[in-house]
Amino acid sequence: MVKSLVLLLFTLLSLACAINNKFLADKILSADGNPYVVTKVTTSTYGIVALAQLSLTSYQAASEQVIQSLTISIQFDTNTRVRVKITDTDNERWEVPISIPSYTPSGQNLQYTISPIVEGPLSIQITRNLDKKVVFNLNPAQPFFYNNQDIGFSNYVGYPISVIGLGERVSTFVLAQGTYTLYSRDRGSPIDTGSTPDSNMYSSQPFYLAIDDDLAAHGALLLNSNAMSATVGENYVEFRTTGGIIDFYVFVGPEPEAVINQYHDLIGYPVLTPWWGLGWHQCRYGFQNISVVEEVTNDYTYYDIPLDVMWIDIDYMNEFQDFTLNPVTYPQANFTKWINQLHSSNKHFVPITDAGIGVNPSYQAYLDGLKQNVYIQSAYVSGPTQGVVWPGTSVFVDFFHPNSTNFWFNQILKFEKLTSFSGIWIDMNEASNFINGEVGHSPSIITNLTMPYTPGEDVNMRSLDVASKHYGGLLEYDVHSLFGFTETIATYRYFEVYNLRPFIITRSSFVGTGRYAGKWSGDNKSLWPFLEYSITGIYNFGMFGIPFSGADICGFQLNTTEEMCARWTQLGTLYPFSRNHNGIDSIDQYPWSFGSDLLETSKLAIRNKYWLMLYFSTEMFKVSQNGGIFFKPAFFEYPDDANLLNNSSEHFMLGKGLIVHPCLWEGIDGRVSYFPDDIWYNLYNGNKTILDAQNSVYLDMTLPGDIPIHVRGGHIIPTLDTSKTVLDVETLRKSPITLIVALDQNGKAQGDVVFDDGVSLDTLSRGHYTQIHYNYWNKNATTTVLTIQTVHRGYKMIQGEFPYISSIVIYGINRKPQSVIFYSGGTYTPLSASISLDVGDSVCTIWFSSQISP
Ligand code: MIG
Repeated sequence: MVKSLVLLLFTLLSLACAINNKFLADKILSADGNPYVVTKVTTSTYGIVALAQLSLTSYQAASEQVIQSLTISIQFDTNTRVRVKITDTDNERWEVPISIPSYTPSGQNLQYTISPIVEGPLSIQITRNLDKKVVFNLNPAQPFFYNNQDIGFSNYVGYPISVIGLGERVSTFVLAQGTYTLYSRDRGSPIDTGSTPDSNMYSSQPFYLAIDDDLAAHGALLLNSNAMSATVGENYVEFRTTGGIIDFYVFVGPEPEAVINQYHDLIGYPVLTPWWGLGWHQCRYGFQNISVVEEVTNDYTYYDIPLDVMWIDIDYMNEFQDFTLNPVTYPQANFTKWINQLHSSNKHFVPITDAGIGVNPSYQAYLDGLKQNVYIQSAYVSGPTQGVVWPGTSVFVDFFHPNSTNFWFNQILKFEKLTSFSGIWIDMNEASNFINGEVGHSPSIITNLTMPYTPGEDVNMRSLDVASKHYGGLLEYDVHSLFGFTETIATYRYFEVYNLRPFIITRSSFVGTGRYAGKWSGDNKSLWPFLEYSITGIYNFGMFGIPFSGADICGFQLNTTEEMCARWTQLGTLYPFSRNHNGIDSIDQYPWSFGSDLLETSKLAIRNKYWLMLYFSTEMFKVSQNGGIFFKPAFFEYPDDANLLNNSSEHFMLGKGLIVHPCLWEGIDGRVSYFPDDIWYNLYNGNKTILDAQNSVYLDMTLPGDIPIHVRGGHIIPTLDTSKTVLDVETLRKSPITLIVALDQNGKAQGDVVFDDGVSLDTLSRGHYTQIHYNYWNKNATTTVLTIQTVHRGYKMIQGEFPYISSIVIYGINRKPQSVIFYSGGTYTPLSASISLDVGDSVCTIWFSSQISP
């Protein structure tokens, strides 16, 4: 009797929840808060373990769905990171199988304090020592419940916070208060019928950064792969998940970038990107045949626009089957002719691969997978779960199956023989399904369980039936949002075997994806707001540890305009991943598709990226080496300037040295633009930026033209020579280097450059790179020195590579050097150099006739 009564309550209340966007427990437990009572506590240097029991007096739920006994383990992971893990004491539950990089648990110098856990109502409070602010608070008065398919808790810090993260969605950078769903879903950008701007998209990234009114920051990750929601309140973040466990990591900050570094220490640093991947990419959905692809490739040469990578979408496939070429539109002979030409001009090819494998008795890949038994299995019949995607009825590789890596490897290997690709684009891996659930069966919730809470839409919406079975007894219900992640790892294994840096671009991602791949933001639209969303998207994925990311430049769905495409190309060439991609129904948007304005702006913008290639590659290298964020809001560099947190997409930084003011608006040819308090020079001509009392200045943004980029005083930016025609990164590696030295108020500047072979995976682990530190400083009143110091020597340049420093351009100097002397190994050699000083601009250029090696 009691049992059924309680279940009835659940149903009614969860309905109420869905309507009010409120916690179920708010209703049941408002008077009682947390129904668990601590019965035992064990403390050690490295953490605390507590047992808690459901107190039946406060919670009259005798349902077997309610977990009776909890084990709470608080681990002092590092001195800035603490882990709160809450599990069922009596039964194993689903836990995300992610390998955390090893660390030594810290019992010392903890920058946080845990208030004593005592027997009685469950309460955990962690404060940051520095300012005594609460960073984690399981307050007994706040809702807490731990049911089989419905777990909820609130990190109630109790003071106002701005919350950032909780992906994937298209949104502003600071999230508005409200409830957000986290569940992998194939959903195009907002403005689709039935979706709101905050609807969950391809990835699940349950990490957030919280910034308080004093601009102090902390962060947190709920490591859980189930469909969940996160409610951002004024002074709390509540999570409600449909399974798994509470595995909550807290990062104490106190600066935003410190939080991000602490987070990356947990999830691992991103994989290196191949050099060519940092170049310019061209794609389109709707290359009807190989001749069109060839024409577009040739047009790049014709118009003298740098290009490194051509992509082909599902158009190349035979009946939309992965790893096949359409014999009519992409005949092998013509394809081979094209790819050979492409390779002979130093360019690369990246094809798409879809997640669904077509069910077709004459399709080899499908048959191989059947034989090796690698598909996700149906809950209803014996055999694979069938969904519907591009090839029609389709099955899906279960990447938890031990045979799956081998199966996938062999398919990719055969495909490489066929197409000589350099990288792989993995699409539709949410995994997407054109129907809800399984062919021939209405979607159901897993046998024996009723799902009391649904975050967002039905979990079966455009998904495989969540009752489907994976290897080892796993359920789609628990692992759905890991499909893209596990597929990414399997794809990575292919590159790993050849010691190649993977070039993998995935649509769906999870915590840790950056260790294997980059990501693009999926189907955006050719509408002006999407320029801004692309920036907040890249900020987010940088925080999530996937720095190699970008959005479809000029927009995917709908038709772009010349002006929008020009603005987007200016901006997009500064994304780490710069690809122009277009939808099948949209008009052409190549750099030459409109008038001369777009063509000219595109040439300038793409050449800019190649000009800055060493800066991009060096800074991205450092992120792979130490974690951190490259493409970031200026606020992260100037965390005391609250003005930068508002409108954070109007000014972004590339590393520490460059700030960009993109034009995100139509019909504008200049704008008053805000700068952080510092010394800034126009990157292109060295003009010092004179800011007004509001730290603003009018920036010209006339088209055709360059995007405003400014270099920060104190930084040295390595640049390459882009005057050659037919430019690609391979050719660029032969370029001499010009150092832009931007002086700070003391006349000093520093910078780095990293050289490596640009392709090997083991560059970092084997130390096969050379890192050089540049330091420009004043020795005395008459002598200024540029020290070129090799801090790590592990890469031997091949003949002609980055041969010498041909010139140094100094910004912010007003005295002309009389002579230049080269000092090395105890000897001084006067250098023949031509030196010019533009007094008005305070720019000095020194050209060397003799060659100075970098
Ligand atoms: O159902 O392959 O996001 O970039 O062009 C659409 C066709 C499938 C979605 C990807 C998009 C790609 C398109 N794909």
